[in-house]
Amino acid sequence: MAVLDSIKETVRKRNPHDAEFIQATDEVLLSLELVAQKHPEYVENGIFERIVEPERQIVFRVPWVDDQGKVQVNRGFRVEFNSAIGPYKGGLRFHPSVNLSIIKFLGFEQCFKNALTGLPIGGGKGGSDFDPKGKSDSEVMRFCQSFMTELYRHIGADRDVPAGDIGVGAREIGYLFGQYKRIRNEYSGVLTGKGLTYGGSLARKEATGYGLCYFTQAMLEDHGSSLQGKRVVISGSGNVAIYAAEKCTQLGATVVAMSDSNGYVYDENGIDLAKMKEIKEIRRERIKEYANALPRAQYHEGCKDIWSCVCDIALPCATQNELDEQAAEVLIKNGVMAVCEGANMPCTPQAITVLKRHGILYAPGKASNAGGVATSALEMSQNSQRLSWSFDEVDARLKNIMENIYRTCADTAIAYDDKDNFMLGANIAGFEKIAEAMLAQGIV
Ligand code: NDP
Ligand code: 2IT
Repeated sequence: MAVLDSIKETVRKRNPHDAEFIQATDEVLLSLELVAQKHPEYVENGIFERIVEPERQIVFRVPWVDDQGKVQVNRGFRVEFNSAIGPYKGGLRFHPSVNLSIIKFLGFEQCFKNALTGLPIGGGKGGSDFDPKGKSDSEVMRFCQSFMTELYRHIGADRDVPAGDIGVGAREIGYLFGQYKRIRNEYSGVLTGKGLTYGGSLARKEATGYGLCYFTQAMLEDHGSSLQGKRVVISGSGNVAIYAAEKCTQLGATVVAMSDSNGYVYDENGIDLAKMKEIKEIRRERIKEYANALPRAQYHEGCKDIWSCVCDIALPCATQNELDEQAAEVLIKNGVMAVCEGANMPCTPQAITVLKRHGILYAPGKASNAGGVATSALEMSQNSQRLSWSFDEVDARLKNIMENIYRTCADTAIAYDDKDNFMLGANIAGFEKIAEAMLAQGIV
């Protein structure tokens, strides 16, 4: 019996309804089997038992009043997962699908991702089942104010520092920050992804997408290739997808398709990013409007079929489990060479197995999308210094961090005799850093 099987069992018993959390912990624990054999001190000190149990889970009521004067109630979450290497750090997700399982899986992944950045940040995640879609700005503001009226007591610049994720962008962060400042009477770096006029970092908005491309480029170059001249398919059209598309294009690739939850657009000669930003960032409209505005583009209803577009590189940048086994098989049939995750856990375990079996380069999100949180940590540094660095300085640091993460994953995979298994490399390298810190700090 594998050493960590009993821990998988405990996770199942404690979290019987939490499919996403079980999926995320199963993957990591499988990768850590060899580590457990090599390091009996981790087993003796209960590191594995402790790392799958959040340090603290907060669930709260968020009441607010809509534009019709009707009382609405949502549920708020913050899971403070692990603080061994720094204050809890991770985004807030506002989406109707949010529940404790989703927040726990995201918080768990965040711990390893944050460790891989090499910066002093622990792992956490939060959010709500509130749906910002179709709400007025004042409804979003009232919701954010109510959410922060509970959350403020749990967070702080040296305690827990939230940021954005799905459904939480600059607008929401602004309202959350304003309410925190008002309640605490304190101007601090308690949130990242802030606007540039009140403590935000240049290049944070671009960081996850750009970082994904820096990682992808490092991986391709290590295998005698590059993004130059490649056809790329990117799912999603939110923060991560848009800036991944921008950097891919700058690096000489052609982004031929993007999506939202309703459907996808195909634009053979390359997505017009100015148009996409106008529709998605400014007008907050559906991606269908892109094809209405540009007759050369085709719109297809249903987002899943985006993976049937022929491409060299696939970048899933929307949500968890959006790329399944069937999609992986279609991508392979069409000649894909690499799948790099911008979203968290977008490939199902079966899809990953298929990709590995066919020797496709696969970059796991906890490594390849770490550029966002890494730049959040750079925002925290700037806030502490009360200084702002230039775009080029932040971007250069981001590129360096992503190249280091790639090298760490690749080298760790080689050290464990499984070259190019970047998932194994990411899980082990992230874990070892946290485990050493936990060991040093005793049973806490
Ligand atoms: P946004 O809210 O900006 O965009 C999300 C995009 O994904 C939208 O196009 C949305 O479509 C689509 N999407 C969301 N949920 C679903 C769903 N259930 N099915 C199909 N499409 C969906 O979020 P981000 O770009 O910030 O986040 C995207 C992914 O990247 C998430 O997995 C997030 O956890 C991850 N991530 C984000 C980071 C960041 O810095 N923002 C950092 C690292 C990872 P629609 O508008 O129709 O809902
Ligand atoms: O999943 C993620 O890494 C994020 N949503 C970004 C978190 C952050 O704190 O910047």
